[in-house]
Amino acid sequence: MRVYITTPIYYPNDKPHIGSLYTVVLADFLTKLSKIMGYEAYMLTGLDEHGYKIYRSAKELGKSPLEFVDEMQKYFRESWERFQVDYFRFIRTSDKQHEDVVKYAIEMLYEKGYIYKGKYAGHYCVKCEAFYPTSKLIKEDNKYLCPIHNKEVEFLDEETYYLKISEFKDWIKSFIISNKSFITPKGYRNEAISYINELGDLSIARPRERVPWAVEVPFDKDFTVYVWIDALLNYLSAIGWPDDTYKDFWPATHIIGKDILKFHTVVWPILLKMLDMEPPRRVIVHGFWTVKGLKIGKSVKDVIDITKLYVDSLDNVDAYRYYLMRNAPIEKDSELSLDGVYRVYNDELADIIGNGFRRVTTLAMKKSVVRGRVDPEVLEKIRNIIKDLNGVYSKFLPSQYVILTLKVFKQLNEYLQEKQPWKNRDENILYNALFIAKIGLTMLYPILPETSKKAMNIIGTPLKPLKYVFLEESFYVRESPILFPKIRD
Ligand code: ME8
Repeated sequence: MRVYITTPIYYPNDKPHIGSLYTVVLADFLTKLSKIMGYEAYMLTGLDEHGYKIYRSAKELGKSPLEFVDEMQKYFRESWERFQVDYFRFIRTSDKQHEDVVKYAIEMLYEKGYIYKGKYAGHYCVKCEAFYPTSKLIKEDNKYLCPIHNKEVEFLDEETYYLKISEFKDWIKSFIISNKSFITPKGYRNEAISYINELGDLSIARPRERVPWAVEVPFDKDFTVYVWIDALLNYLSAIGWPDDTYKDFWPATHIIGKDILKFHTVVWPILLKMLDMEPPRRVIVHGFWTVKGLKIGKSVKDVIDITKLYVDSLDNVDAYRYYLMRNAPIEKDSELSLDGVYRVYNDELADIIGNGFRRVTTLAMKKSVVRGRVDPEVLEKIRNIIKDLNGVYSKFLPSQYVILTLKVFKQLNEYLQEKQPWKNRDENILYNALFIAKIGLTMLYPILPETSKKAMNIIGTPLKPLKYVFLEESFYVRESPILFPKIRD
């Protein structure tokens, strides 16, 4: 089976921060986990480069929008590379091929009679690139503030084109209700349904004179396409739609933050339906990382610039990946704490994983090769620990997955403690310890790819899907490094 996983495409009006990293890390975790579960997995990420927000940021810096996004994109690419993110395509909405797909889709919607001209008057948050009904805004000193960014919204009164999404209200409601696995975690299903009740038609065009940096509406050159419609279509243009190649990938599994739930679970499936496309397979939603309760982001002061983070603080990207997955139940918001990163680094990465690995490799490197048979008792214990793996995968429970992996390493340490291979020279004990380490290191791959690959290399076994990991093989160990030197103890 092929799995097509996407992240949202990021607004490159600032460098990536730890909130942006979170969505990418979760998507990469799912991609790598799918691979070790034996699936073919492809992950898409990229940048949402059009729209008023980018246009305005570029203008403030005295740059052209294209010059600005060309400069910004390298921060995202470099960061994702540094964090070992595995994507098959990095899409930019200013790619000509993508722009052509947007025009094609808008033309198709127009010909099908789903688009009509009208006027829009309402409050607009530039940071969200979205209109808000007055009832959803925060009123403060006679000003209206965006509920997400806490910043004053703008009042716009202009001509536009509308997409008749309200015609599909009943359809989307019954789709969400009857497809229980469409939205994960399930708590977000009710929230999605609550958006449907108040759903009106969607304004999908902007006057070109206000937003010139966007795709032109193909049937009216005085307008440009609303940035969210442009952005959502990236999930199709990246896989070649409307050419048949898209069929090798679609339907997608989207990973998103909770702030963009409505666009992905209500607007997007309706847009797809209008284009005669199947809805996404699944939308996985996560909460926010906060600092003092506020969402970390470009608009909150405490921006955690990840391009500096791993250099200034703890120079180990795997430790951040681990912390993000270990500490955050995805259905809730989590408060970021660098002390928390140090704590899991010392207590779990160094003391449990690193320690187990170091102990077993110190003994094994004294032998040119370690051969043996897996003890049925060891096998049973391991199988017992990972028996919930399929459920953890299908329900998407990253922190539970981290705990299962940690249990394998705890088992390794217990086994070493019990059998004391440094006293008892039975090679089979060492073999079994290396076998447990091999399972643990394979499971570590989606969490700590850099460490997992390095450590697998040291014990002389290549990374492979979990179903082959149980096959017996010899180990050739040449070194015994400290994977996670302790910090600030
Ligand atoms: O929304 N904690 O882009 P974006 C957790 N371009 N996640 C966070 C976060 C935080 N503090 N801050 C941001 C957009 N995110 C659109 C998407 S897709 C067709 C278009 C997450 O750069 C956020 O929830 O504002 C979202 O999932 C992602 O970062 C991109 O946010």
